[in-house]
Amino acid sequence: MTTTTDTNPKAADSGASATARFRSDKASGVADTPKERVDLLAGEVIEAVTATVRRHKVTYDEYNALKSWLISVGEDGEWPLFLDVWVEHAVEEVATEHREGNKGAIEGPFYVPNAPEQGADGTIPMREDEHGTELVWTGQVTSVDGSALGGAVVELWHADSDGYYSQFAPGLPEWNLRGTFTTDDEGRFAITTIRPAPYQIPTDGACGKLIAAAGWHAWRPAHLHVKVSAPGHELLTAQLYFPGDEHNDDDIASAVKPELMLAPTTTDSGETVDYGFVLDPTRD
Ligand code: MBD
Ligand code: FE
Repeated sequence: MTTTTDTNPKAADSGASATARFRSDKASGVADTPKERVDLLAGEVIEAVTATVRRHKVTYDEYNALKSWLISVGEDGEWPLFLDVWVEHAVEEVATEHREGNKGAIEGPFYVPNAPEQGADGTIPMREDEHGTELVWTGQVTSVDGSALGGAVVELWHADSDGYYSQFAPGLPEWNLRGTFTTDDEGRFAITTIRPAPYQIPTDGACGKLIAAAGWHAWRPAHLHVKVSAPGHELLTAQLYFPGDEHNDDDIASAVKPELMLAPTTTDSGETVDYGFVLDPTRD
């Protein structure tokens, strides 16, 4: 009998990794949030839930189904996945509504800091036989006043052509398709990678059960994740998409924006595209 672990990652694996990742990088406690805000926000969410119960006459069977499903979200480690797919887009929208520069998009559950540095012009770490069309992506990072931002940092991470992220699915090199690029004196970068595939969120865990029970689909369009930072500027977290993807209009994570489309052209070795970033200066 052969093991299927390398080719069929389980939701519990990627869910547990995403939960551990979140706890080590980002976790802050409710105790850090002012009492007035907790009172307001928790009170309003509870009110919304009980209003749904009354409006739709929710039964005990339905209430118990909810209870057991919520328990399994935690057991499968899928709270980061659930929240990032169905809630983060609204948080991102509120957090960036004042910006004049680049549109952003949600971070999602699979970012890992400190990916290997590749300079201004380099190839993202990938396997020798990495599948997928080569994508050469050039661009310039500027401030909203048009000035070039040399030394800006572009962190790029994305799924492989099977839709798997390194450090969250087993069997992939640690930093596969994760790299850090630093712009030259003119703010320019040139990145070689591969075009990722459309992505289906894990279907064998609690989030997958909800999707199946509701008759939804589990797809996100193909996307590249970036974080772009420069001194004196707000951190930009974004995703880039490709025109024509069948899930651009029904992304399960509601994170596609028309300003975030890459439109590559064909070359002898694959594809190339030019797309730069405009960062907002930090507000005082
Ligand atoms: C992803 O790759 C992703 O980007 C989001 C937002 C949710 C789940 C998986
Ligand atoms: Fe993603």
